[in-house]
Amino acid sequence: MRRIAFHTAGESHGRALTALIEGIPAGLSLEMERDVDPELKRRQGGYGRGRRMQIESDRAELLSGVRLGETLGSPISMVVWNRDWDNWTVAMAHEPPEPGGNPKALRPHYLPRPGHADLVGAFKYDRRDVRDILERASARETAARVACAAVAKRLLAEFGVRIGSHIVSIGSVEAEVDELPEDVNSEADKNAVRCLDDDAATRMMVEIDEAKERGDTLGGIFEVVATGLPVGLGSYVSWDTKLDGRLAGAVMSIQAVKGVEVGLGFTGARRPGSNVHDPIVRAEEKFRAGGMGRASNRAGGLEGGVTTGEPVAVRGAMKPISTLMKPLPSVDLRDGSVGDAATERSDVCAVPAAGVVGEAMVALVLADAFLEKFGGDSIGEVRRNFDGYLNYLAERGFGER
Ligand code: EPS
Repeated sequence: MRRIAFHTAGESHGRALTALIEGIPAGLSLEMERDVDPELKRRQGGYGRGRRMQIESDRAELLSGVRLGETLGSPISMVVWNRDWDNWTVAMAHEPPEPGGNPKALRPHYLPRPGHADLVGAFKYDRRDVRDILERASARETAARVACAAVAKRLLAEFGVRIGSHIVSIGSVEAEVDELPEDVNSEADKNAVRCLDDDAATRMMVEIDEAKERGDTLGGIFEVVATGLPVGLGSYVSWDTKLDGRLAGAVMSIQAVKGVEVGLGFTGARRPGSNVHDPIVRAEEKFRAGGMGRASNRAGGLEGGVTTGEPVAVRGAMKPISTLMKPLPSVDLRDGSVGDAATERSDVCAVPAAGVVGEAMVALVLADAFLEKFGGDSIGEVRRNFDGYLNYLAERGFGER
């Protein structure tokens, strides 16, 4: 990232998660209850979540970077308290354990779960107790990403850019969606799997119930869609300026995501070019795209790593969660004996939440690319730069502002 930097800290059952975002211009209206907490709540939901989500009720507490409801241009830091911490003060204490205490109270794990960071992390960081790994590898961390991204979303919304997501598949159930609604989130958030096809949503929930009964878990695919972007964010000039690459890296960084597609993605590789590329047409109303439109959007809003002005569409494929209640074989790190992998309370399916996290990562990358092109120290300055560009597009293109 060039214009925005963000960091998260915190363990899943530690005291809190902290989130810090830098690079947001001054003068952006920002309120935790209005802008950040609803996003945290959306991430917590979804059919297939475990009991942990009944304990937590995530809210962001602002620590810095905002005064009287507006950003100052300084780093914005927030804390999301873990309510579950009260149950983990011994196992997750910062102080060394009391001599002679019950070692079980420290809730150690020695049988790494296949698919989790447990084993690789234990070797890499030279830890014997896998809890030292899993606490940070946990997807609980994404709450802090979503808090940072809510700020990025607020910035983008100021300029008419909106980001939503919906669930394309869970397990073997695929949604059939012909046309996306104008406001993807308000439709997708209507059911507990965030799926735009009601019939598929019901079948997804049945499949989640069946997986739970078997002690198994399920993955799936989410799609993030960003609308209102002007033509020209990102660049083809160097490998690391390409916006598709930046988006793919960001979405792939989400826990358990194993594949990313832009637009048609892998499907496009199996079709002839005439059935992949989007014909260019005149579209006066698309003034953010210079009055040019596309007859289809199979490119997912990006050509040459640059936004076309059509919606940006990115899909993420999430593997099934690696904590299985009917565990796979593993090896005890203490003595090399064979056993079942550790089990602990977890989710059966977190794909609906992953869609919200996908929105977050896309928002952070797009806000970064937006400020790269229109950046300024204040919202007013960004607006002047943005308006100047739209005027330029109107003058040289075929659209009407
Ligand atoms: C997670 C395991 C579960 C999930 C957790 C991610 O938590 P616990 O071990 O406390 O039951 O609920 O997700 C969250 C807490 C969250 O906020 O998303 C894991 O191992 O990754």
